[in-house]
This record gives sequence, C-alpha cells and structure tokens, in this order.
Amino acid sequence: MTEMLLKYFRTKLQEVQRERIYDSQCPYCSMQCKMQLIEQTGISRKSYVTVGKDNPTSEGRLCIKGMNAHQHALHQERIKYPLLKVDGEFVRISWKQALQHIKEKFTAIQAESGHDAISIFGSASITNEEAYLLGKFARVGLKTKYIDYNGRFCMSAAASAAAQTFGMDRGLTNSLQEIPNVRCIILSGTNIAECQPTIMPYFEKAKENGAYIIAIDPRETATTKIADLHLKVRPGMDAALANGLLKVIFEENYVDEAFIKARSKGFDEVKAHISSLDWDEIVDMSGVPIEQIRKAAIMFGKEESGMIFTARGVEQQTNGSITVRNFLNILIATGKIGKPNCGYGAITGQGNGQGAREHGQKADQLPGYRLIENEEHREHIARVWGINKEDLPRKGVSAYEMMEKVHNGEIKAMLLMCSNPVVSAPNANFIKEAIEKLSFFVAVDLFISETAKLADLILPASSYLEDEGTMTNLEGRVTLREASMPTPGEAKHDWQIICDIAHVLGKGDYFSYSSAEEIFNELREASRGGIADYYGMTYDRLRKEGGILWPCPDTAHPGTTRLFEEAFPRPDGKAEMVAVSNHSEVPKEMPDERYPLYLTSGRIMSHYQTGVQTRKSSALAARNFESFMEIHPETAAKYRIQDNMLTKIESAKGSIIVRSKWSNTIRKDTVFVPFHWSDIQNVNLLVSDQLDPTCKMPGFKVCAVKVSPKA
Ligand SMILES: Nc1nc2c(c(=O)[nH]1)N[C@H]1C(S)=C(S)[C@@H](COP(=O)(O)OP(=O)(O)OC[C@H]3O[C@@H](n4cnc5c(=O)[nH]c(N)nc54)[C@H](O)[C@@H]3O)O[C@H]1N2
Ligand SMILES: Nc1nc2c(c(=O)[nH]1)N[C@H]1C(S)=C(S)[C@@H](COP(=O)(O)OP(=O)(O)OC[C@H]3O[C@@H](n4cnc5c(=O)[nH]c(N)nc54)[C@H](O)[C@@H]3O)O[C@H]1N2
Ligand code: SF4
Ligand SMILES: [Mo]
Repeated sequence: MTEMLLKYFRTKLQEVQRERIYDSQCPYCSMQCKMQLIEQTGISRKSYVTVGKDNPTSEGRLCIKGMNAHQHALHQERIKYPLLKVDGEFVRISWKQALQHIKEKFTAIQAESGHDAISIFGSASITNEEAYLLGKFARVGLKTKYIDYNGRFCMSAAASAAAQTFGMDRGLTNSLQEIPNVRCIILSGTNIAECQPTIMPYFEKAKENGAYIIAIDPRETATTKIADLHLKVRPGMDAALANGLLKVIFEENYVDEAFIKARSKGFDEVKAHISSLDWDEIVDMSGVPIEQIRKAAIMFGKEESGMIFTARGVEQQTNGSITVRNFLNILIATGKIGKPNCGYGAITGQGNGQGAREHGQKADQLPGYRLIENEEHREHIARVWGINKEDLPRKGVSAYEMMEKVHNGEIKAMLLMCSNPVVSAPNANFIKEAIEKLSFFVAVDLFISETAKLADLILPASSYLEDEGTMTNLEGRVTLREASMPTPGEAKHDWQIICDIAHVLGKGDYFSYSSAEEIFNELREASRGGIADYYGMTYDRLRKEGGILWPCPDTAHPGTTRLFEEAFPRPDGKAEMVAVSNHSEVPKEMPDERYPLYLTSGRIMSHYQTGVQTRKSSALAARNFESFMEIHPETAAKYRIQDNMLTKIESAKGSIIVRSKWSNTIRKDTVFVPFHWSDIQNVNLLVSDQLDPTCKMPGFKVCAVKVSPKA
C-alpha cells in the first residue's frame, strides 16, 4: 500500500514538473514582439504563462495584450471543425464534405456568372506566405480580379503617399535604433503608447537625450503626455495644419536649399501655393492657435535632425493620402530624410501590416510590390507561377468597393480569411446587408465572429501559436515566427486551407506545398527584382540573424536599414513634393445644426481591433468590458449627459449606445469612441461610406454626430 502510494505521488510529481516551451510572436500589433509560451502540466490541469524573448525590435518587452494572448488561442470557443449552416444552425461536417461543398458552389457560380463572381477578402494578420498564396489563389485558382483585404482600411493612405512621394513604401525609412538620437519628433495621429507600447522606450530615450516631441491629436492620450507640445487639431484638418507648419518653415527660412535642388522636385509650386495661403483660414480650419503652429515649426526647422511619424489619425481620412504627402513635404523642405536620425515612419498597424501589402493581396498588386497593370511585372509573375501572362486577371477594386459590388449583386460569393468586416468596415449596416445577399459565403477564422456568423460555411484556422511563417514588422524587418503547437481539433493553417481548396478546384499543381518554407522560397523568386525584394532571405538566415530588413536582393546582402541615402527609387531619383489645398477632399459630412459634433474613433490599450480575440481573454476583457464615449464635460452639459451615462450617438448612417466618459482633455467639438465592440456599440454603424479618391481609404476618423441621453 505504502509502496503504491509512493509510486502514485512520484508520478504526480513528475507530471507537475513537466514543462513545455512554445516559441512564437505576438498575434497582435506590428511590433511583432517575440515571445515564449510556457506550458506547465500540473496534477489536474495545465497552466500557461507568456514571457518576452530578446530580439532587435522589442528587445524582449511585451505589453499586456501580448502577455495574455494565449488566453484566446487556448479558449474553448476556438472553432475546431468545419461548420456548415443547415436551417440556420451550424453543424459539424468533415473537411472532405466542406471542400466538396465549396467545389460545387464555386464551380456552379462561376459557370453561371463568370470568374469575377467570386471575391476574396484577405487580411494583414496572416503570414507573408499566406498573403502571397491568397493573391495567387485569386488569380490562378479562381481567375477572379476581385481580391482586396483589411489593410485597405489600415495602411493604404500612408502606403500610397510614400509610394508617390518617395517611390517606395516601407513603414519606417530608418531603423528604430536611430530614434533615441533624433532631436525633434512629430507624432501625428499616432497613439503609440497604447497601440505599440513596446516601442515607447525608443522615444523615452530620445526624450532623455533632450529631444523635443510634438504630438498632434484632438485628444490627450498616453502618447500626447510624453510630448513637449500638444497640438489639439480639429479632426480631419491635418492637411491645413501641415500647411501652417510649412508656412512658418518658409517664412523663417528653415529650408535646405541644397537638398531640395539635388534631391526633389515640385518645390517651387509648393512654395508659391503656401505663400498664397491665408493664416486666418489655417488657424480656423486646424483649430490650433498660430503661436503653437509657429512654435512647432520652429522647433522642427531649427534642429539638425528630425523625424515625422503618422498613423491612422492622419491617414484614415477622406484626404488621408494627400495629407500624409503634406507631412512628407515638411521632411523634404527641411532636408530631413535619407540622413542619419532623419526620416519618416508610418506606424504600421496589424502584425503583418507591412508584408501583407507587398505580396499581392491588394486589388492592383502582384508580389514584390509589383503592379498588376504593368506588363513587365505581369510577365515576371506569370513566369514564376507557370501561367500565361494573358491569363492573369487585371486589377479589381478596393475592399469597400468590393462590398458595394456584393450589395448590387455583381459579386455572388466570397471567401473571407481573417477579418471581421461587419464590425470593422464603415457603414456597417450596409456591409451586413451586402454579406447577407451573397449566395455563398465562406469565412475562415479562429472563432464565430460577427461576420463568420453570417457564413454558409466556416473553416477553422490555426493561431499564432500553431502556424509557422514570416511576418514583416513595422520596421520592414522580415521575421520568422516559429510556431509549433499542435492545432486544436481539425483546424488547419490558412495556407493549407488555400491549397486544399485549390486542389478540389483542379488547380492542385499550382498549390502543392508541404511547408510554409516552400511557399516562402517561391515568394522569394516572385519578389526578386521588385521593390520589396525578399530574394536574399532564407528561413535559415532569418533564424540566425533575428530578421532582415528589405530590400535584400541576394543571399550575401545584409538587408537595408536606412532608405534613400543616395537617391529616391523613382525614375529621376528625386522625391516629389506636391501642393496640398486646405480643402482637398475634406469629408462631405461635416458637423452642422443637425449633427453638431465630430466623432472620431480608435483604440485603447487592452483590446485589439474588433475585439473577437481580446474579448475572449479574461485578463483583457476585465480591464474594459464595454465601449465608451469620451466627451468634454462642457459639451456633455450642453447635451444633458452626465458622466457614466448610457448615451445615444446618431449620425446620418445609424445610431449606437455607449456609456459616457467625461474628459477635460478632449476638444470640446469632438467625441471619441473605440471600435473594439460590436452590435449596439459598433461605432462603424455611424461612419460614412466616403472614400479617399486616391487610395480608397474610408474616412473612419471623422463623422458628424449628435448625442443625447439614452431614452
Ligand atoms: N491596443 C491596440 N493596439 C493596436 C491595435 C488595437 O486595436 N489595439 N490595432 C493595431 C492596428 S491594426 C493599427 S492600424 C494601429 C493603430 O494605431 P493608431 O493609429 O495609433 O491608433 P488609433 O487609436 O486608431 O488612432 C490614433 C490617434 O489618432 C487620433 N486622431 C483621431 N482623429 C484625428 C485627426 O483628425 N488628426 C490627428 N492628428 N489625430 C487624430 C486619435 O485620437 C488617436 O489617439 O494600432 C495597432 N495596435
Ligand atoms: N471606426 C473604425 N473602424 C476601423 C478602424 C478605426 O480606427 N476606426 N481601424 C481599421 C483598421 S486600421 C483595421 S486594421 C481594421 C481591422 O479590422 P478586422 O481585420 O476586421 O479586425 P480583426 O478583429 O483583427 O479581425 C480579425 C478576424 O480574424 C480572426 N483571426 C485571427 N487570427 C487569425 C488567423 O491566423 N487566421 C484566420 N483565418 N483568422 C484569424 C479573428 O478571430 C477575427 O475574427 O479595422 C478598421 N476599422
Ligand atoms: S500587442 Fe504589440 S506591443 Fe503588445 S506584445 Fe503584442 S506585438 Fe508587442
Ligand atoms: Mo490597422
């Protein structure tokens, strides 16, 4: 008996001590912090803890989201089997049945309505290999021109601005290591303290070194608190504010004549345009006092080095791309680009926000940042894919426009991978209506999201702990996410799902990969010679070197840390300045008598995007379990809204109900609501359908609303 008991306890003790470590990278933001999940098997249960791992970008740090990410990945509500909707209920089916069903539906729809009747909606949260494969699957597997992705709602304005001005779009033109040495930093419409928290030490070090930091945001945030000067811009008016900054820079002669002459064009037109602008209009439109504009411009102009960072506050506007170009005008005029400690950063959003916009998920793109309408580019990709150039579809339309085509019946089926547009797309009522009209809708997700709920078929995908592949972080550094945890139930990797569908559609020969690395090796060839050239990278190198910054054209190339030192990648080697009107493409729906306030939207530290993942994480959900509306007490008093009160917010498109939160530091004409909650709290029920004409970014950050106590 004693012997048996001893044996029992000995075995149990061994169980307690059993520990497994899984390497991965955080599934959330563009910092792509490296991490390890430690699994300890106890007597009756397993316990988990996530710790950071050293790497050149986050240097071992993690934020609260990363530390708790495993809670959603290991959540019991993960989908584990394909689910088919039968009489309004989801029932478990086998993969064989699911794939057969897709084959029948896709084949019938294309036979009746043509190749373009099927669309693909992708994501910047999947790996480079998967983003690449999804683009290939659209063009080769389905032969449809209709593919676009959630990155359209995220990075498209900054991407098109940098491509136009510099000839190349890589989020950061410099490495993060330079930030501590920058003398003056402008942070416009970026809340890094809550959205990329592990980047903060770079900026804190700059401050310790004496840098002057200027923040531009209609409200106070954890980021504006580190600034020496906070310009509380009127929502949507950054273009006018940047014109004001340029006006001071010209008037005080902080221009770098030699740089302008040698490295840019368009300067004279910009200078003439700026001198024609009236100060009263700039101050009136931007809502920022002239003394503050002067102070900011002088500080930026006089320092020997400076960097400008923008994020969605500036970019998610109906004039987002031209506004970013106006901030780039400031860099060029002062010669603060292509030099040490000088440059631009569009702070990337999603984990693979950078890589996913380089390899062909965008309606007009092919891998390596090639263009689908460029004959040479088509030829290169057709060769790599082993098809005729003529068989490559032409360019399609942007994400929101695709939804319009779904709504009007032109597009009849959709394969959605890793996005939740019912909550994240503007004009959410319309989006839901559109999706409900699809005759066949397949969603690939980890959970039954608000959008997946509308699907005819849901396919279970694997998470960041399970799915190996590369992710390109906010620096433009390609990193290898090692992930090896077994997938739950019958879940598969996104790339495997794409290959399986291609096989049943008879296109298996083009999609016969047995690992993510094999796909990467094809991607390297496809990107070779393109702007985003990954050819010189291998999994081995990425492992050994802790990531490589593109372009990296050959295997001996070390990668590129600072861009534009010699020339800009445009035909004449010069950056292109452009004159920007204060009025260009401002939103049609501005506050008026009926809807007197500006509504802007964004993020808080503890939740991610539409919240499907973070709301499943108990530690994160506990911090913020419902949405809210930030409002100035004086404004609140005007509309009889007390603190902590359920409030109705209405726009021309719809209405929502959230709790009020008084804040003395937000502009009095503006309210703010995060977009992490759905249904009655879904802020996108209010947002209009107006798009930036250049990049088709929706104007998420400006909407005219009225507020009242909930009846
Ligand atoms: N915690 C958290 N982190 C995230 C995410 C998340 O959901 N949660 N998402 C990730 C993704 S995909 C993205 S894109 C990034 C987004 O990162 P950010 O762009 O930094 O985040 P947002 O909160 O959307 O907007 C930034 C700021 O813009 C301000 N703003 C609003 N309107 C204007 C305006 O007209 N002009 C100016 N200058 N500022 C304005 C808002 O008040 C807000 O503080 O974050 C990434 N990281
Ligand atoms: N009002 C307003 N709206 C906005 C914004 C804003 O600031 N204001 N920001 C916009 C921005 S910047 C962005 S990026 C978008 C984001 O919008 P979405 O992409 O729609 O948001 P997510 O919540 O990230 O949705 C990701 C979905 O994919 C699932 N998922 C996660 N990992 C995987 C995976 O590996 N494979 C698969 N197949 N599925 C997975 C998740 O469970 C979730 O359902 O929202 C945009 N919408
Ligand atoms: S959310 Fe971003 S900053 Fe936080 S741990 Fe994840 S990758 Fe790092
Ligand atoms: Mo984003």
